[in-house]
Amino acid sequence: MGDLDVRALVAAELDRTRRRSTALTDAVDDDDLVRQHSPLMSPLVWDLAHVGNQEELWLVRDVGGREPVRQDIDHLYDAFKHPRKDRPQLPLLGPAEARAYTRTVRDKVLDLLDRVSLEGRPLVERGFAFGMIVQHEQQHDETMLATHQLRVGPPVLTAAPPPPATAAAGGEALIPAGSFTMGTSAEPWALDNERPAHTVDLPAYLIDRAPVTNARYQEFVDAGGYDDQRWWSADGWAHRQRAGLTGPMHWHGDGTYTRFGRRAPLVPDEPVVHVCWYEAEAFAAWAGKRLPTEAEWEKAARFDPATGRSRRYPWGDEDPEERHANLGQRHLSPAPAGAYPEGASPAGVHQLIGDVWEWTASDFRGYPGFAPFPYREYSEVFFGPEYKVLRGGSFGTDKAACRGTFRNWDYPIRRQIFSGFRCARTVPA
Ligand code: AVJ
Ligand code: FE
Repeated sequence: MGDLDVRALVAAELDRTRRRSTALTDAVDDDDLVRQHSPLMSPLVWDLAHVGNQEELWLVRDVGGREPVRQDIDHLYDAFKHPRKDRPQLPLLGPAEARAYTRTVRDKVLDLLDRVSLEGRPLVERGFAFGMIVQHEQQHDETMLATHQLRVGPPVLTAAPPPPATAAAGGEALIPAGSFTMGTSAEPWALDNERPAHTVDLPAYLIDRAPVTNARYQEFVDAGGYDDQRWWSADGWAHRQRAGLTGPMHWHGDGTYTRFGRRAPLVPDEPVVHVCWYEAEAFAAWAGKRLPTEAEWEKAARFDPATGRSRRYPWGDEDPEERHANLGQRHLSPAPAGAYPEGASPAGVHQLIGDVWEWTASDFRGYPGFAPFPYREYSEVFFGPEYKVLRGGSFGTDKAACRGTFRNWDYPIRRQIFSGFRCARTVPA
C-alpha cells in the first residue's frame, strides 16, 4: 500500500471510529454519561475523554511532536492510576468539555496526518500508531457498549436483528495433527501481543463447529450443573459459591433475559453470552469436553490445509464483509449458529469471528520472541496466569480490532463482556 493510500485509510478509519464513539455517547443524556452504571465500568464520559487523551499522547505529542493540548488532565485518564470503581469521584471533564477536547485533539491529528513522515520510525511505519489508536478507540467503544448493557432504564440503542441460520453448524470438526503458523509478523496494525509469527505443532483435535448455544447451555442449567461440584474446578466452585451464580448474567431464570434494556425469551440457537471462564470450564466438563487452547482456536481459524499456510481470517485473507461475520455492532446480539456459512473455515468451523468472544483454556502470555511495542502497559504487564485469553471478537467488536491473530484477555470471573465459548476435545487414541 502506498503512502497516500495509508493516509487515506487512516483518515477514513479515524472518522468511522469516531462516529461510533459519538453515537454511543450521544444516545444517553448528560446525567447518564457521568453516572457509573456498574463498579466494573467507567462512566461513559471517562471512556470518551480517555480515547482523546490516548490520541493526544501518541499522535499529537509523540508522532507529531506538537505541544500538549491538556497535559494537566493526563493523570485523570491514565487507566493505571485510578481503578474503574474510583473514576466517578475524579474531577473529570464534563460531557461538553470531553466532546470539545476529543474534537480539538482530532483536528490536530488530521492536520499532522497530512504532514508527518511515515518513514524512519517503527512507530509510524505503515501507519501503525494511527492504527493502534483506531483499535484503542474501537476497543473502548465495545467497552462502552458493554456499559450500555449494564445500564438500567428504557432502551436507547437500536439495530437490525441478526440474520437467520442458513446452514447446519452442529457437531465437531476434526483438525488433523501437524504444525501451523501462529501469530503474525506481517499484519501492519497487529499489536505487540500478536507478534511474532511462530510455528506451533499440535496433535489432532476436535472442535465444535459453532459456539455453545443458549439451548445447549440451558440443558446444563436444567441438569443441575450449577449445583454439582463435579463439573467445576476448585477456583471455579469457590467463585460460583461466593458470587451465587445460577446462570449466565442477564438471564432471569424463567427462559427470559434482558439485552440493552429489552426483556425477551432466550433465542435457543443463539450463542450463549455473558458467561465467565469458570462457567465455560464447568459446562465443557459436563459435556465431556474441554475448552480449546488458544493455539487450537487459532489453527481452526487460520490454517488452510490446501496450502499449509495460515490465513488472516477463517474465510481467507480478505477483510471482513457483512456476509462473513457478525461484527461492528450492526446487530445488537449474536446471530444464530449457522448464520454465516460464508465465514466458515476450510474445515467447516463456523462463526469463529464475530458473535461472541470465545474463552480459551490459555493464560495470557507473550509468544516466543515477544517484544513490548510501543509500551509495556499495552500487553506485557498483564502476562501471567491471572488472565485468560478470549478470541474471535463479538457482535460489538469492530473489524479494525478483530482478526485471526487478535488476542483479548480478562479475569476468569468476568462476564460483563460479550463472552461465550465453544468446546474442543482431544481425539481418542
Ligand atoms: C484488550 C480489551 C483487555 O480494555 O483493558 C484499552 C484494551 N487497552 N485500553 C482493555 C485496552 C488499553 C484492553 N483489552
Ligand atoms: Fe484504554
